[in-house]
Amino acid sequence: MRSSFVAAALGAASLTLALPAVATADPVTAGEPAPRHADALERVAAKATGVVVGQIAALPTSCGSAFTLFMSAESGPPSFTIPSNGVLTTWSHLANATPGSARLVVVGPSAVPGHRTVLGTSALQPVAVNALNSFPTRIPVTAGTAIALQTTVPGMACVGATVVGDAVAGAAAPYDPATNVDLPNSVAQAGIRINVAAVLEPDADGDGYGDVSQDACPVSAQTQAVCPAPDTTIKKQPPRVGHNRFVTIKFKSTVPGSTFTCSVDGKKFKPCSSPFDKRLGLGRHKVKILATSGVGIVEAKPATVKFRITR
Ligand SMILES: [Ca+2]
Repeated sequence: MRSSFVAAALGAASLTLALPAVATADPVTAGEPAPRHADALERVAAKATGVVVGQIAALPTSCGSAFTLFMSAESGPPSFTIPSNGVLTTWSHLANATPGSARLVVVGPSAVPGHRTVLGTSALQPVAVNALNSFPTRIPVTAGTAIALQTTVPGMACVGATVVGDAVAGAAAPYDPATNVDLPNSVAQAGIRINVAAVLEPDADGDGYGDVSQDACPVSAQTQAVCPAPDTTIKKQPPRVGHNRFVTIKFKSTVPGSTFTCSVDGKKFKPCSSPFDKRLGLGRHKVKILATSGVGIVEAKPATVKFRITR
């Protein structure tokens, strides 16, 4: 197995393709800026951005077999190791002239020396030949795991960039990462990198959706739709100065399905609902009402009702 892979890589120079200019640009970092979310979200969520893991080959190299390959050694950046917990949301591969399919694979350590354990896989994607291929995906990942690549047809561009000190390892077909989590290192090649990159996005709410492009509500795991912060509006309140010690306040949240807590005269916020009825003593009073949306987004600033009860 080792010899077939080495032979393929050694013979690669003559198979290296003259690719269009666009293919030489880093396809992921040169892309459109990450989409931003609605204004309401800006107030409640830290600005999230994606990072690129791995490296597309500027000059892809044909491989002699259909392989699933991972990096067994890395001498420098960019790394194929995932730097932080999150979700892989896009992956890219620069295809050569050989038609076939490719798959992004996520691998972690194995109890077997040299092997890797397959932790996640994208869908198997047919590639457009002689082109940069980028595919959406959604693979939750943890820091310290790494991206790997499966190609399904001999002659596809499983590797590319040559870097002294790097090495790839893996297995040839019929090994299939979709059905076998034990990825062996029956093939190996030094001085080269696998031809794959992926975008890692944070996942602050741990819902398995990338917070930049897949999750419009990264502060709540209960939804991926836009989650505006609620705002309480007062519908009815006591007169500024009045005699009635039985007080009624009616209020509403801008976000349907919200719950409320109320604080009377600086005391602790307690669950409440509209109408809020209370008997109060003479003097000045202040009631604060705070809404929490159905997905757990708390109003930024409570609504406040001030009034005075006199004899
Ligand atoms: Ca998320």
